[in-house]
Amino acid sequence: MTGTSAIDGTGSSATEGASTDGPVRRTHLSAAPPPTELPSEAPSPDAALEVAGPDVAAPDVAMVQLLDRHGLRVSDPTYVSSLTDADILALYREMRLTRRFDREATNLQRQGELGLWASSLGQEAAQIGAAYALADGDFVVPSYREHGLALARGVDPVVLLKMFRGVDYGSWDSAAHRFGGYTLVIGAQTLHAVGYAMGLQRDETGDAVLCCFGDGASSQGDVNEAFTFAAVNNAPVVFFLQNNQWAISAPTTRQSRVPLYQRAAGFGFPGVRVDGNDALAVHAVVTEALERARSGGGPTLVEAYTFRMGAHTTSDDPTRYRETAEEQYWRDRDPVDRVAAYLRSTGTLDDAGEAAIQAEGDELALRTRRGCLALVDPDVMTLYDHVLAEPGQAAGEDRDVMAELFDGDSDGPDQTDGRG
Ligand SMILES: Cc1ncc(C[n+]2csc(CCOP(=O)(O)OP(=O)(O)O)c2C)c(N)n1
Ligand SMILES: [Mg+2]
Repeated sequence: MTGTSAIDGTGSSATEGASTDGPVRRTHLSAAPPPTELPSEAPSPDAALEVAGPDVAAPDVAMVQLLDRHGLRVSDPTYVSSLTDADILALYREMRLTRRFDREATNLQRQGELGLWASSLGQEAAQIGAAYALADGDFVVPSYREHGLALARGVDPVVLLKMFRGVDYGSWDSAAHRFGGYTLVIGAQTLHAVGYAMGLQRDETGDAVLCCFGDGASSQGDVNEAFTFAAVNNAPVVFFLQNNQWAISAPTTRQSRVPLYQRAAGFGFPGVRVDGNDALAVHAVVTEALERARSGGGPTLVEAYTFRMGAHTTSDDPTRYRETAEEQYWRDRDPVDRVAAYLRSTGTLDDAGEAAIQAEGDELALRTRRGCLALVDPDVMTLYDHVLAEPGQAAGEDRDVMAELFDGDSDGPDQTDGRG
């Protein structure tokens, strides 16, 4: 990942040119698509209706893992990490800063400064591991929870908050950051991602698209259409499914009778499940998938098996539908702590290094808070900006009515700030 990071602004890269080590290896991905491991007896519909408990959270099939939950390096028959300890330290730093930023945004919402916040807590390894696999030219199509990827792609944290404060609809420069706008319509962005990838393919840029979506989105028609289009067009796209176990209050058992990565086989492209709380494994798997996409090998579905540690959004209360035991199961598999344990075991991280990252996080949080509080409400007439290339008559009339109503006063005749 070589783009300028919003976190440090240095544009430094820990992983420039990174690829999986060694000669070209036969992998699950280069091999024929994995067989669909349907259970010998299909589960009863009743089983699918059971509410997820701690045992349900345990993966039902093996997944790629390179760093276990205690921070011990483990080997995978297929994937090897290309990351040095210095790379892993850089990755750890971004994970910690992402978590600190996310906590500050949650606090800001609780204090009435944001209308809503969708926390990325628990998904830092999935997002930063994937971010480090990107090349500069690759384009990320996010959903709405990809804050780690956003920061890693250089989006300013305060600009990221704007739409959650209700002062705009998302205003970072997608082309400059190679990071698209957040999409709240579940799954819709997957079609945009495939269309964009097909454009890259026709322009022969050699770049790929990383398309983010969730386990709940995988049930949407849009996502299944996107898979079909990507497959038949051999589009350079990596479908990056963060399976965080929940779609608001619906557990993944309500989305599919087979592990989600296995759906790829039915569309004719490879699928792989990776431990989404293992940044090294996510980096290795996404690196390989992106390389295949860039080199004409077509789409891959990467299912990052992770957990949404917080509420769906700040308007949600997960105690209404899930057990604390499940949360504890995943706390024991924290994606950030395991990297710290590894780095400490190798002497790459000590108390002073940890304190420095903590101080940097606090500074980022303060900068974010100050910037957020300084955001001003936009002039209401900017609502019409950038909507249509050639505003038609209807839009013009609508605009005139609005202008008359507000009479140049952007606070409007009867406007509440709508926050909180
Ligand atoms: C088309 C559509 N249907 C329903 C919703 C309401 N909704 C918002 S988030 C969400 C769940 C999404 O779950 P998942 O795809 O797993 O993503 P996660 O929030 O877990 O990251 C739903 C159903 C929506 N925003 N758009
Ligand atoms: Mg989900």
